[in-house]
Amino acid sequence: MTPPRRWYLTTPIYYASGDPHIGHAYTTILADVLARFARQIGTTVFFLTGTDEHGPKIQDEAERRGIQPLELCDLMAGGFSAAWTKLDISHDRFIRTTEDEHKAVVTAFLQRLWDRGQIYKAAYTGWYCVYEERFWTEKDLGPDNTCPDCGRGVDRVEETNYFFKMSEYQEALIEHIEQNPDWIVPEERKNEVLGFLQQPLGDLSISRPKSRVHWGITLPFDEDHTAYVWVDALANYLTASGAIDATQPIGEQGFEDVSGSWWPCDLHLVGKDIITMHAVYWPTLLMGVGLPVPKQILAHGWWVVDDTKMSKSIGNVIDPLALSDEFGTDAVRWFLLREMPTGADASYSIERFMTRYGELANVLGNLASRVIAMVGKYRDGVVPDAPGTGLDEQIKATFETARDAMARYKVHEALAAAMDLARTANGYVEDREPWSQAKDSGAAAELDETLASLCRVLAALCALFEPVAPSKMAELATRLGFDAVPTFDEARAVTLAGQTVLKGTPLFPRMDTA
Ligand code: ME8
Repeated sequence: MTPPRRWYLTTPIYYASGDPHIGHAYTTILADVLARFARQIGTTVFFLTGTDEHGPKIQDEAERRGIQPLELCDLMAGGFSAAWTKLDISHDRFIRTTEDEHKAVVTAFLQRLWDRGQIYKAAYTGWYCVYEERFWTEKDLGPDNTCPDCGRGVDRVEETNYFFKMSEYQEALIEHIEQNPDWIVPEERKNEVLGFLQQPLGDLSISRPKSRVHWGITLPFDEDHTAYVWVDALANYLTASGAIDATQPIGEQGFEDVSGSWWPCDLHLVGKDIITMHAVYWPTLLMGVGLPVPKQILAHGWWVVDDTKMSKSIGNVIDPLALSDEFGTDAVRWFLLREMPTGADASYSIERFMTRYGELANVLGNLASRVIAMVGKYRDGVVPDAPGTGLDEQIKATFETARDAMARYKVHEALAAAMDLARTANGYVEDREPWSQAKDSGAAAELDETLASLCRVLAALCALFEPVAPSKMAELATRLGFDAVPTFDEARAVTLAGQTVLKGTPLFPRMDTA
């Protein structure tokens, strides 16, 4: 990522049929760290998240609970929204697909496909997995007619659907992927999509008869059908971009000119489970209406728990909010982002969580406490006026490493480099022995230099850790006498001379691992 001045970033919109778990939290926190980092280096960000509220999955869950689908959606959207507040997510917009504006954009989108001759009606026979909200052909199925992805039973469906002529865009899509080698990252996912595209691409069923799925957006050209939930959901990215004004007459809605809006999106961040929908369905649909495709798609890996798939029936679903209650939001954010190499899979266990937490407490937290305590003890809490250049080289190198890692979306590498800087600073304390310098009346200038250097490194760490630990770094900034967390540029050049530092409780209290 080399963010331009304006950057539009999205997460998937999560199904409003269940509560957020660490998988959802991971994607959203990763997006948040990317957004905060981009803002740190001066980019204007538009960060979108939200909930996916139509289709049989929601319809069935509402029926099971004996409530109206919209009641269920209100409840779940409220739950996701509250979770993101608690996890310090700095999104600019939370979209719900039941909003009128979105319904109007989807309607206009479908009408546009229809007007451009991109849709036809045909009989369909196949197998449908409600959990994944997708059709499978007979040959795809697992044993005893199960979904090849999730293993649940599938329903046999015979009905008339409307189809989007997706197959007509197969060549154009392959060409786009080949000409833009970073369009899908990481490479492994790009190869997966190219592999998928080696088979003839079928057309995409984009509707459901209302008799089966009433909870959806009605097709503008046939009121007996609702839109396929994935078409409805993917279009959320367009709705929020402000490109389409569906209140205008056809021809003036913005499909010809997206300037002035956030479209095309700079980055769709998704889990690897939904790469096909984002890298095949969505761009071909956009080609079908004549809009530019998103600029990049990043698919991350999968969280499992103690090396086992997370599932309600096993009862091992990790609740990020409970973790946050126990260890604090910033610790959850740090763990998830430091532990999972972007793009790869990772396994949650309480032992791994405690190991990562230990870094916060014993390395970063410990450094902050001892430096602030020493400035208190030896200099009455006022940062001495000395150059404080003792760790300049290391600070400069860390900012460079972090920027370079973030440009490649290697968030874990940027965070590892930041923690290494804190380790180096702890080593500097041991080497300089400020307690000995304090005892030596001839070493006052050296002690000043030691303390000033350590305060500067804390300012740098404040900036470097802010994207992942915004709340604790705001607290640290206050304790160092800043009005706000310094930006990367400010932190590199800052002097804290004369600032009063404040002691407080540990930023990351040590936990009893038992
Ligand atoms: O698919 N590990 O919603 P969804 C990592 N509504 N990430 C995980 C995860 C795990 N174990 N489990 C879930 C949908 N995720 C659609 C999206 S977008 C137009 C419509 C994350 O609620 C990951 O980002 O099933 C995955 O792609 C997403 O949640 C799926 O969320």
